[in-house]
Amino acid sequence: MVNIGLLGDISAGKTSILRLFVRYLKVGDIEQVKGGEKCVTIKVDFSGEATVPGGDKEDRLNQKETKTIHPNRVVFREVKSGRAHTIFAPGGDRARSVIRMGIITISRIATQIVAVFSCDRPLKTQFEFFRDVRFFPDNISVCINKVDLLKGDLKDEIEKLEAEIKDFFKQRKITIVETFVTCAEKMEGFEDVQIYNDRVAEMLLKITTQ
Ligand SMILES: Nc1nc2c(ncn2[C@@H]2O[C@H](COP(=O)(O)OP(=O)(O)OP(=O)(O)O)[C@@H](O)[C@H]2O)c(=O)[nH]1
Ligand SMILES: [Mg+2]
Repeated sequence: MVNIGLLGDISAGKTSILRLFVRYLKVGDIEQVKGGEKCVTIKVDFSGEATVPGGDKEDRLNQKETKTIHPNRVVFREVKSGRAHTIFAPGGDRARSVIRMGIITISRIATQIVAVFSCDRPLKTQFEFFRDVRFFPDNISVCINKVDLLKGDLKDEIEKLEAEIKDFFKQRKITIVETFVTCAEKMEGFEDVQIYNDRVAEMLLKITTQ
């Protein structure tokens, strides 16, 4: 049994990642991805998701429709081995104490942590989120999400982001085991959307089953 925690600053895409994974589980696409295998969903809980009222047009982060108050949770089972795993995605708005509690709880019970970053915002502000998390394993995975929003040469830009993230965690004596580059939404007009959608499923499966 692996407990995975998806942690990251507000709107990095943690809930979207989990929702997309559930879709892969439901329609059986999970068997088609790299390293895929048959899995069944046991429990899906997105009840901690709240509608964002109105949304301040001046603030890009608040234009989204929902935010996570209580951690989202998905339990699934690998059919072949019979092993069950849980993925938790707490909210990122740590200024709210109830959300902050979710982050603290999940960071303590998770055996595997995925640090989720968004490509569309400076890393510096996103690092602030992780400075606040006190309980952290020595080895983590990193997810660079919203790759569809990256401008310029993809390979170059990813390398730069990876180096910066590695450096940040190194200062905290945390090693990055693997970095995954993902797109958690079905973005029309993004040529490689399928590849990077699949990465979401591949990432979570690899971390739980390896
Ligand atoms: N373009 C693009 N948008 C994305 C991607 N993933 C998520 N989003 C959008 O980003 C916004 C925030 O996504 P969420 O999944 O709610 O982010 P979150 O990290 O769960 O947010 P909190 O729980 O409130 O911290 C939503 O409008 C998503 O549709 C992606 O890969 N590409
Ligand atoms: Mg969320």
